[in-house]
Amino acid sequence: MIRSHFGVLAIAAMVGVSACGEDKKAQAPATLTIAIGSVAPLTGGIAHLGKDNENGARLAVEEANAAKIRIGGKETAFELLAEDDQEDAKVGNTVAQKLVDAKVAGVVGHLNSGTSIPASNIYSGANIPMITGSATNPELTERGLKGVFRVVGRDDQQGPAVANYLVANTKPKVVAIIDDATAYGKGLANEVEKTLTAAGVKVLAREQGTNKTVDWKAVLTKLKGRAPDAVFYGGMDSTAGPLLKQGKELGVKAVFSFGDGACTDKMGEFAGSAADGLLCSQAGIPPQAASKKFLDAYKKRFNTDPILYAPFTYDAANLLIEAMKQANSADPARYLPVLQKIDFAGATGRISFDEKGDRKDAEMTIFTMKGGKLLPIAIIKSGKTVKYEDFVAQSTAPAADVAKK
Ligand code: ABU
Repeated sequence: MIRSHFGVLAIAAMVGVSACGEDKKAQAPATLTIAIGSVAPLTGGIAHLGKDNENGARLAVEEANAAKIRIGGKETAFELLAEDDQEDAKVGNTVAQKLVDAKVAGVVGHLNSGTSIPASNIYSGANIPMITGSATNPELTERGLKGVFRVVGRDDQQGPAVANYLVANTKPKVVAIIDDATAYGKGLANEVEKTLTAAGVKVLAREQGTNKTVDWKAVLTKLKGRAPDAVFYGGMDSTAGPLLKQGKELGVKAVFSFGDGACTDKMGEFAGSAADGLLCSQAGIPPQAASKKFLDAYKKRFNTDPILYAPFTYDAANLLIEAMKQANSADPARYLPVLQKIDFAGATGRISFDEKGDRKDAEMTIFTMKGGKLLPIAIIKSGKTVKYEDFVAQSTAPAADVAKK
């Protein structure tokens, strides 16, 4: 827990009591403290992605505090309560309940689908809105739970997007698919398999590891004997990096292809120039295409660039804050109806939600890797694929000012 006394602060916030005490209340306006939760893995193999998610939400909260927003006639102090779910559903449920008990007004998170899906039952049951900036498994928003939102696309968009791009551009006859047995990795791999099969591509019997597997040599040796033209892996970058590195070391000649959890520069760090030619997808615009205002502020605050979904968790936190502002209340009963209907100009473009809580018209980006760096090559939006450079040239999205340079 980041603040051991946050429960007290949050409870104070909900009843609008300032730290000044009863006597001083008449002289000074009360401050309303509003707690917002942020949950991601902050330890373990994908802690770098968890910190990236947390940073995005933290920046939004700090900017809101600097703007001295007033809600319900009171100056407002937002407080970010950052929790570590360790990429584990059980821990995720525990920290979700902790945030509910602390009376947070809303939650940005969780990072993983495997933690977001079970935790969403807890938040929704407590009438606390949650917005994930990274969990892509469709099930999150398919169960009719009130107050559950996501600002990235879904894996039933991402799977077809990356698989169709792979088919159109590398024309594989045989593809091997591996997953990490998580809600995200397995779910995305299933979507890719469906799309490849429908396109007439032969898919080999599924191979599986876990979200901790770093030794893939037995799986890769087996696959090498079957000479697939491409290998798709559904999993995060901490396990995909070793898979790619070992695949290249063992002389697997296939094109490697990953989803968003492994579409990071970590691939270059793991595999060096052997990572070149990787084809991967992210379930939104690339981080470098976020607004210049966001990118500059992020760099200034954290002395680094966003890795993957920080622009989306920044938008998620700002959506909660904006809905509270418009409703003039941090009470979910009052601001949730505003959030459901919001039309918001975020760092990642315009955001509004469909009736399930999914982002309308979410983009998908396809990347390749060159010289150890990811390069966006195409954007898929509303079923249309455009070259990334054309997307940037035509875009009225906030990012165009950066990417055109
Ligand atoms: N979308 C990639 C990583 C997060 C998840 O959905 O599990």
